[in-house]
Amino acid sequence: MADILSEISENLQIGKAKVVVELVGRALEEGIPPQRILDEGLLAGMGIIGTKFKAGDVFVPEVLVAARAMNKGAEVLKPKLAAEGIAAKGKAVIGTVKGDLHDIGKNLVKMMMEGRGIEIVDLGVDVPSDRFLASAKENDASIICCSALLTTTMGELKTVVDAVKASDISGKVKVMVGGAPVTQAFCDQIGADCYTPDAASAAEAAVGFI
Ligand code: B12
Repeated sequence: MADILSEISENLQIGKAKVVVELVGRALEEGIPPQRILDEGLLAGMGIIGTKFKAGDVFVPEVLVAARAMNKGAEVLKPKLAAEGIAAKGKAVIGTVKGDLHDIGKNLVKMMMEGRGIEIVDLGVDVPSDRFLASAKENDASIICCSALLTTTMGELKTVVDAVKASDISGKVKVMVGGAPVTQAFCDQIGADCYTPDAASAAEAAVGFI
């Protein structure tokens, strides 16, 4: 079992998206729990790439192909990751904040929330605060989820929170924030409604709000 998970991690690191998709499918057939495939296969590989990127051993192009393989592999897991329990009814708008192009975490949060029955409007990456606001209004969403992966874009989370507070949907929409550099302390500081460190707990919290 460990073999196929490390094979997934290794192929993800060299950006072999097709092989990753096949291996994830095979791992599921072998009965490996989807959460384990995500954590010990896909995210383990992405973690190694992150360390190498920081050390300057790999560069943006390599990280990009690895990220593509990660997203493709996660797509295969999507139907299986749906948590048991009663499906919540409700809508959330999700996106990565302005200036930020990281979408893996955002996609995982989206996937987990969809698995809990929440309808998601995905605005993609590099989303300015006014688009979050306009989309939440247009879609009558009860949650706005913002992801930020850079210390330089974390401030955008506050811009979204402030924009919501100053708008006519203040009090009607919850703002959830997350991403690797975000913390509970930062969430409290900017006055966001909720922070969670991972996608599963984000979905759990969203169900609570709805
Ligand atoms: C992949 C990656 C990239 C890819 C992104 C591809 C893609 N499609 O996403 C590319 C190559 C484009 C990239 C570019 C850059 N990157 Co980059 N990247 C990464 C890397 C290696 C992995 C990030 C990732 O996907 N992690 C896995 C996911 C699953 O984790 P996550 O996003 O944190 O999400 C989880 C939780 O945080 C949470 N969550 C996430 N979002 C939300 C939202 C809500 C509402 C909630 C509740 C929860 C939640 O749930 C998720 C699942 O559990 C990190 C290293 C790292 N260790 O994080 C660097 C990293 C984030 N990048 C970094 C940098 C510097 C850059 C660049 C500036 C590099 C450059 N010189 O060009 C550019 C910036 C581009 C831009 N404008 O955005 C730095 C940031 C440093 C800092 N202090 O800000 C990091 C930390 C690497 C490093 N150590 O130097 N990067």
